[in-house]
Order: sequence, then structure tokens, then C-alpha cells
Amino acid sequence: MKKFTKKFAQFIIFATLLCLCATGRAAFSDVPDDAWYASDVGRMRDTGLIAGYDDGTFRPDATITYAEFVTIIKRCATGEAQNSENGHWAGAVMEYAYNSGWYDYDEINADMYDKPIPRYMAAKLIALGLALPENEHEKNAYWEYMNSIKDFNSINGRYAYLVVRCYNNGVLNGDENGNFNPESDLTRAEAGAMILRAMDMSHTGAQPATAPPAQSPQSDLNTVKGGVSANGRLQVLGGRLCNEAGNPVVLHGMSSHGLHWFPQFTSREYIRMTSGSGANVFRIAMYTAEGGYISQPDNVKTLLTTAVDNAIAEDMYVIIDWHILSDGNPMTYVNQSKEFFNEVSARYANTPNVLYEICNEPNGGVSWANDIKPYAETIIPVIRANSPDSIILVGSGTWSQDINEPADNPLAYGNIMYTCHFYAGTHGQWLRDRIDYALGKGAPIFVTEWGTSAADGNGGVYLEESARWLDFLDSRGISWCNWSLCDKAESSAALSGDGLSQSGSFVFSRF
Ligand code: DCB
Repeated sequence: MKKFTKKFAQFIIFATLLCLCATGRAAFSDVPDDAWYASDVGRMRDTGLIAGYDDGTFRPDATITYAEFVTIIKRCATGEAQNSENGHWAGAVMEYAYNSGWYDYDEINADMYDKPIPRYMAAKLIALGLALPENEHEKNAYWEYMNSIKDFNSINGRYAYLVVRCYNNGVLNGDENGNFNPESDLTRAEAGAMILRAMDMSHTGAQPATAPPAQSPQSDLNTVKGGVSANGRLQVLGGRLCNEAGNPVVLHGMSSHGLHWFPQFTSREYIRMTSGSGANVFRIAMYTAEGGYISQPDNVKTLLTTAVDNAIAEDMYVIIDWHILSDGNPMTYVNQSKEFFNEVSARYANTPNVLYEICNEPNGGVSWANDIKPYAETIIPVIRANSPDSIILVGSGTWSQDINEPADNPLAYGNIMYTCHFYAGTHGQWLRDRIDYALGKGAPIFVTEWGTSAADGNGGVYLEESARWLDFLDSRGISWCNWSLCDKAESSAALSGDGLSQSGSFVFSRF
């Protein structure tokens, strides 16, 4: 392997890359003329992408490592890839890739450079490093790919949309059974074939952005905004929602309406409509009762996965909301909830985008101490087992207005926030006072749902009171999602006809 890597460094022949038509026989002792990869291996050798060994072999079935793979991508993207003088031979290349946003800090470390690269990571590096184009077909046919990639559900949610991009660009085809096999290694022949196909498709020479966008103060409390690429993994410090660097961050965005009723408004286009106006979070309200998840779990889960992946692709934070409503006690479906959160937190385990809201609005004869807290103590460990650091949002009684109760009797876990919900036509100063009480007790608060209407989602709109509320939240640096991104004939709906409703125009202006 050492010999190979040394030799490898001498191949800096970018010019020939432009001549990708070069084929010819491979002429390696271990590459039969009729192997599926024979002509690809010839192109790899001719272009200098992957050289052979001094003994005349190519070793097409040997696995390729992170360092080797990233080095080839860098050479394709920039025309060169210098070995480092000190430390690991690929140290400088890996640093360049990291600084270019091809991978995140928690994905590859120096101990992994010489390990085999799994296919999901190869897909990400190809898609970002070679700037594979995203076209309309990818967006419209995402569902088709979900069905045609047989093991789609085993792809970690952080990577699914980039895997789809590779398929859509002809870079990946799947195995003979239609599986992608995300965790499997790649052989040298497979890696080379993928990269050659990507070079045929990619925006060659297009350099990805290197620096995250500047962060600007948004509220009295000097919070920052920006998407996941700018802020990374969220954490709760001193009762405040903070970004990975420890700076207070504020999230503003829309909540969907009931996912099973209005899935069309969780598409890339609609989510982008909000991010384009400055939103950095999207909440997916997955009703449990009312004909939602409990009665059609598989269908609704598919809608949910699609929606979450859409938000991830738009660099948004995304809240998975277990939207209890007529099922007022979260204990009613606690077993289904355990199963659901186990599954989604595994899928999005190392995805910094995802926040989990485990009970939308407990109501009826439920109390924090007897029902909601025990429920939270059941679900939180399930999520934590898969995703130890993610933010978990917990509701309270009376449609998440009894926030004084968790403030007096908090959960003994880190990275927890309590949700407070309000409707401007119904809830006023007393609820703002209650928020201040909870903050005073050190309870972190997130308004995951509020409306410009009355509490039934209709009436008004009450824009003056809404503005009073948002000014209050700004002054406390509290994050919020507005109910709701849909075109239902009710005043809280943000959409109307082809554009924004009265509520939507107001809310979008406050992102
Ligand atoms: C919350 C729920 C949310 C509900 C909105 C507006 O409920 F989280 O699901 O959304 O606030 O009421 C409404 C939709 C309607 C739909 C209805 C039933 O806008 O289109 O038909 O859900 O699915 C609240 C919030 C506060 C209070 C009461 C309710 N409150 N509630 O303070 O009295 O009864 O739904």
C-alpha cells in the first residue's frame, strides 16, 4: 500500500483528465479483458486517477481508503493533490476537503484515514467534491428512488439525498438485487468507475464554497442565525439554545400542517420558499391520532422521511413532531412512540439537523408529574441511545402552556427544551409572564408552534398581538415555528392561492 501511495503522488496529470474518452485495454495482469471494469481501469491508468502497482497488477478488488478516495476526488476537482511532508501523507488533502465542506468535523478523523471508506461516505464526497448537479428530476423523482433503492431505509438520513443525487447522475446503479449497501467497502475498481462517471457528469472546476456565511446578530440577546452548515450541532448551554461553537442561536421557521393531510407542502420547493425568506428551521407536524401515524404508520413514516430529507437538503434544522392532540395523554400511545423514536433517531443518529419533539400538546386531564414527565423519561433514553446529544423538545399540559410545571420539576437530562405554544388571538400577557417565570428558573424554552389566529387555528388574524409576541420572543432570544405552511381555508394558514396569505406575509417578514 505504501508503494502505491508514493507512486500515486507522482500522478498529477490533470490535462489528460479532460480527455476522458481515452479507453484502451487495461493491460494489468489481474485485469481480464472481459471484466466489467476493464475499460474503466484503462481510463483510470491513462488519466492518472488510479495507477497500477510496480508488479504489473492493478488489484481491482482491494478496498480503497478514506485518504485514497479523497485524494482522487481532490485531484479531479482541482487538478492536483500534493502529499504532506509531515504527518499523514494525505493530511493536507483531507484538510482541504474539510475546509471545502466535503465532509463535516464529526465524520472523518485522522485515525480513519487508512480505513476502508464506506459507500455512503463515498457518495457524499463525490456529490459535494465533484459538485454533482442537482436537477429537477432528482427533486421530482425522489420518491421513485426511495422505492427503487431496495435498502433505502438502511441509509443514514444524513446521506440519503446525496445518495439519490449519485443515482440520479448515473454515478451509482446498485447491486444485482437493487441494494445500495451503504455500509459496505468499495473496491478500487468500483471507486474508480464511480469517479469516472461522476467526472462525465459533474460541474468540473466548480469550487464549492469554503467559508460558512457570516453570522449576524438578530435579537437583543445577540443571537446568531444561519443554517446547519453555519451552526453545526446544537446544544443547550445555560438555559439557551446554542450552536456548536457555543454562541446563542435562534431558529425561526414554519411548522407544517398535519403531514398526512398536506404532504405537498413539505416538498423541497415549499421548504426552500421559507429558507429563501430567512427561515432556518422547519417543523414536521406528524399527527398521531386523527387518522395519522397510529392508523397508517408505514405511509406516514414515508412522508416523514421524505420531508426530513428535504429539509436536510435545504441546510435547515428540522423538528420531528409527535403531534398528539385528540389523544391528550402522551401515555396513550407510548409504545408506538418508543418504536417510532427508536427508528427515526437511528436513521438520523449523527445528523446535526434533527430535533425531536416528543409530545406536541398534552391536554385534558393530564399532569406533568403523573403523565408527561414519566412519558418523557421513557422516550428520552430511547432517543439518547441512538443519538446521545440531539435536542429533545418536551410539551406540557393545557396544550403546552403549563410550562411552569417542568420549570419547577425539570427533567434530569441535558439538551432538553420545554415547548410553549400560543395563539395570538387567545393567549396574551399571562403566558408571556409564565415564560419569564420559566426562564427565571433556568428552563430552556422553544416556541415550536404559534399562530396569528385564535387557538382553533382560525379567526383574526391578530397581527398587532402577534408582533407584540414576536418582539417579546426576540428580546429573550427564543426560537419559534409558525402554524402552518399550508393553504387550508383557515386564517392561520400561511399560503393562499399562488402566494402568501395575510398571516404568511406577516410571518415571513419576521424570519
Ligand atoms: C394546536 C394544535 C394544532 C392545531 C392548532 C390550532 O391545538 F397543535 O394541531 O391545528 O393548535 O388549533 C388545528 C388546525 C386545524 C385542524 C385542527 C384539528 O389548524 O386545521 O382542523 O388542528 O386537527 C390547540 C392549541 C391551543 C388550544 C387548543 C388547541 N387552546 N386545540 O389553547 O385551547 O384544541 O387544537
